[in-house]
Amino acid sequence: MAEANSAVPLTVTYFDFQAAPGEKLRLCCVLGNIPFNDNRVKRSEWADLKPLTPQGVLPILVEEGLPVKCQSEAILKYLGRKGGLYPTDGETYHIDAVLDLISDLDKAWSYPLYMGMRPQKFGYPEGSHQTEEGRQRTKALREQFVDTELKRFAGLFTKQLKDSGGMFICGSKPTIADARLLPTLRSFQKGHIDFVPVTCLDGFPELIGYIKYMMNLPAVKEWYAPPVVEFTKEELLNFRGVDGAPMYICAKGTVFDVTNVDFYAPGNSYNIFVGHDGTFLVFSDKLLGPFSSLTNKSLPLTLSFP
Ligand SMILES: N[C@@H](CCC(=O)N[C@@H](CS)C(=O)NCC(=O)O)C(=O)O
Repeated sequence: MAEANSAVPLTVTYFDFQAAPGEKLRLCCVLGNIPFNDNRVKRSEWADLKPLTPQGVLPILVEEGLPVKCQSEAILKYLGRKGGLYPTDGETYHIDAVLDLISDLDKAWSYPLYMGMRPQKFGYPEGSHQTEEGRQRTKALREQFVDTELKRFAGLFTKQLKDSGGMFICGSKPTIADARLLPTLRSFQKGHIDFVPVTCLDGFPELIGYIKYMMNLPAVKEWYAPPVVEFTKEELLNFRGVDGAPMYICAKGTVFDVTNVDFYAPGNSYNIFVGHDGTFLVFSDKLLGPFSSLTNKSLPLTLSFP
């Protein structure tokens, strides 16, 4: 677990991934400008922590002098009030209705999701999702979900966006409904779930536009910006593809990952620059191409020379 900053009174504790139950709370703090400790629990730490949590699940919210809070939807509203993303008095119907719609989507997705993770929940033998028959069962359920339910909900969210009267899901200002919706939509789009293609929302341009708009908000962009890692010249030498290590090359202060770029592969002439500062190559017309073409594959790593 990360060391908490004691000057920050609030700690959101969740696993080290972006699933909506925890990520919506982090995003709520980000959108509401609420300082928080982002405490990420490793799977190996969970068994010890679990009995110490109020209900044996994460996320939890820890605040100095207050009982630990659990249940992510309740915490979302609690944080939302602190961050101006959920009215303290006045109408909450529209926001609550969107939250309920997202919960309906979660319910519809639960069966296809867990069939591929914990088939024992549905009367199938434990581990059977890894057999060929189990994989086919998961595939059929998830493909059907993408073709039917996901489209139905995407249509409803599109309508909600059109009715919203603003760029956000509930108007012209961000609310907790945006903190809740963004990680939910992105989880389907990431391509990390078997049988759910990255194109699954492509038929809904307004939703794609919404995701891009949200991701481009300065605070959100900064939140998802990959961490900057600094290298010394000596450390860079460790990244030459030896013993399964990735291949990095530095140009003009940025380290690029060239692991899958043929131009730098072992046996190719520019492999000798891997693990080194190749800045001078950038100034050679002949070699400019490969670096320009790497832009999208670059890692946000900054090389610093001590
Ligand atoms: N209704 C709860 C559900 C929390 C929940 O199921 N958390 C999962 C992770 S998303 C968990 O802690 N699983 C670990 C376990 O059950 O041991 C909430 O929204 O906070």
